[in-house]
Amino acid sequence: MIIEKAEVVVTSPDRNFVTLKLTTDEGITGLGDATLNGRELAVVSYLRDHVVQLLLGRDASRIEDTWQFLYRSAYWRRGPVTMASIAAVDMALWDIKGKAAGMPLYQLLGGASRNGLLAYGHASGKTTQELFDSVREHQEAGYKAIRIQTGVPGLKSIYGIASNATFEANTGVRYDHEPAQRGALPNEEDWDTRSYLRHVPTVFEAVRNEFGPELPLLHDGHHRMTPIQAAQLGKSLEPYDLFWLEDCTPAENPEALRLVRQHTTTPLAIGEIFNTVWDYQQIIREQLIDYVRSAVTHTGGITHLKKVLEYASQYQIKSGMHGPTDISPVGMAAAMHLGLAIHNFGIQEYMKHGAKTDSVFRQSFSWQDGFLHPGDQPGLGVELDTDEAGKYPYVQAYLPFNRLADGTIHDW
Ligand code: GCO
Ligand code: MG
Repeated sequence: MIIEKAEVVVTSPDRNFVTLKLTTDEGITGLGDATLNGRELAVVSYLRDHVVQLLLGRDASRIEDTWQFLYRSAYWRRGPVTMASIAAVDMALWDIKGKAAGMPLYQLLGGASRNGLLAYGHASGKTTQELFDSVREHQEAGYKAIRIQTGVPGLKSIYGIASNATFEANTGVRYDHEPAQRGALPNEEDWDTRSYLRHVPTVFEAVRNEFGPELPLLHDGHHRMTPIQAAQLGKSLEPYDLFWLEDCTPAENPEALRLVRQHTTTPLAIGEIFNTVWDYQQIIREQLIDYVRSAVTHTGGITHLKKVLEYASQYQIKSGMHGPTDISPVGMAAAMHLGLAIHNFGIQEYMKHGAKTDSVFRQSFSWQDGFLHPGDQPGLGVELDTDEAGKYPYVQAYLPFNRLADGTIHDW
């Protein structure tokens, strides 16, 4: 099996996606997701200008060898652009291997360890009432675990709230999460940690009173707190029994989590902006986290994320793979196959893509009673309709950024 063609497809049905499509001399195709929200074209260039020519003529069956070749021969290692590019090649090669074997990918990874993947969705609201409506909508849609984000009194717009007024005005659709805004410049949001720390526990108390003790609840701090603030939040949320508190401190400083851990038993999740097993080495070894948040797309593909999760399994740390809308249906399929096969699966983040996205990417996963299953098509089970993809050219879009009341830039 020789790689004969490697194409990079950029399409923007509801949002931007970057997909690598490999074709072998036998005509088998494989897809890989290389979407890096807000910096998509950097990955396109990495693949088109530097990787495609290295792939042509290579043996498509040599997945580990190709991974090591791309990682080590670049000399400049790690980082989101490099690791998303390698991830796309890796996913596409696993897709090809599955198709060549006539098996869904999870079979090649050891077979199913469970019947389906528990998934969580994003409920949000500017007010508690709006939040309750959103939680109910998610329960009606089948979700058995729900992430809770709300507005904070005094702040205009904050991460994770479906107050995406432009999106709602343009489409008439309530969208619980699409932080990237189409346009030439990023949106500015505002932030105040003290107001946030005061407000969040009152929201969780209200949600527990309304929805009872059983419903697994999650929350994302999006890297905004100092270690001691994160410790305070974890402690104040203990009575509400969170499934996890995510990204409570900035991802660059793993040692911050030591201090958080000393003060709270609220479970911790981190890693959506990590790229390699080396980002996790210390926090896994010191058991500073409970869930690994990396997506297959941003962590060097199935080959590399599997190694991270195997290492985590030695410490009873589980998967909680990143699955916002900026992970394409190809990246989501890779996550589902991996999650079905590993022993230490925890939960999968899952948000529905828009109708246009579904018309570009033909998928075969199922969603039933709060559980996902990747389906039994050979390989990843996703096909790219290149004619449909061609209808939606790239549109510049940026993630927002934060300023404090005095104008200082803060973590978004
Ligand atoms: C999550 C993440 C996302 C990111 C987004 C950036 O928990 O799903 O925090 O909301 O902000 O993926 O592109
Ligand atoms: Mg997050």
